[in-house]
Amino acid sequence: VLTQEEQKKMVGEKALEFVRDGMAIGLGTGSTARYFIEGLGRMVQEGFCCTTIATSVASENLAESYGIPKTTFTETPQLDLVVDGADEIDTEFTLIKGGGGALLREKIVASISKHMVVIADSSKYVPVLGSFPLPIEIVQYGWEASFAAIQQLSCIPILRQREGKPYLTDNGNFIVDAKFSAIHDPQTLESALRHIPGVVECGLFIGFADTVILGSPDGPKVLSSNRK
Ligand code: A5P
Repeated sequence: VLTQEEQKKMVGEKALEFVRDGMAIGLGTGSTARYFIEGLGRMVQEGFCCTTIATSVASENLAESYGIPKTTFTETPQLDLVVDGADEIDTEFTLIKGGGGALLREKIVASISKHMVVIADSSKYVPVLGSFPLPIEIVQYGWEASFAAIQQLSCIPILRQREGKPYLTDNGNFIVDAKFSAIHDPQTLESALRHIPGVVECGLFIGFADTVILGSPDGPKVLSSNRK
């Protein structure tokens, strides 16, 4: 039986099968995406060609340490592929992301990627979203007002803290983690959140994931969406 960590490593490495020479690739964030970036780094060191855009400062630094080439949104308006983790995945491939705080950059990168591969251990695959508190990025200015409006949506919000201070995203914003009893209608919730002044983005990813590589006790399983 594989541990959670072994599953993360296996799905991260399995995702390397989706890369092709010359691709422009989005690099996800988190402990699972790390295995993909490390694997890609080893390929680059052996002569594999690609360009990348990272979804966080942490992933960018990791990629840089392997000498993985970077590109920019100006140079590369569309990416061939993004490989990223998730906190929850439902049967429709709707995701909750942002446990690592990188949801805004992750959604921007996913939005310009032709193909999104999500990599996760088996614990992330759920029948209904919402056991994991939904991360919501809000601006610092008047955060109390945004927080109060989020609270009106029948959830228990918490302002994310790190070392006794509000957690700051790579974009200098705050994160609210909102616990819902269950998220049965992600689309409606996402649009309600988007209408709150000060909300920059939420961690619901609807219609982005094309492929999910899920860990299982006997190795990675590749699931494809029938949407595209
Ligand atoms: C980062 O903000 C998140 O969206 C990650 O993709 C998510 O938290 C998964 O991280 P792990 O692979 O560490 O569980």
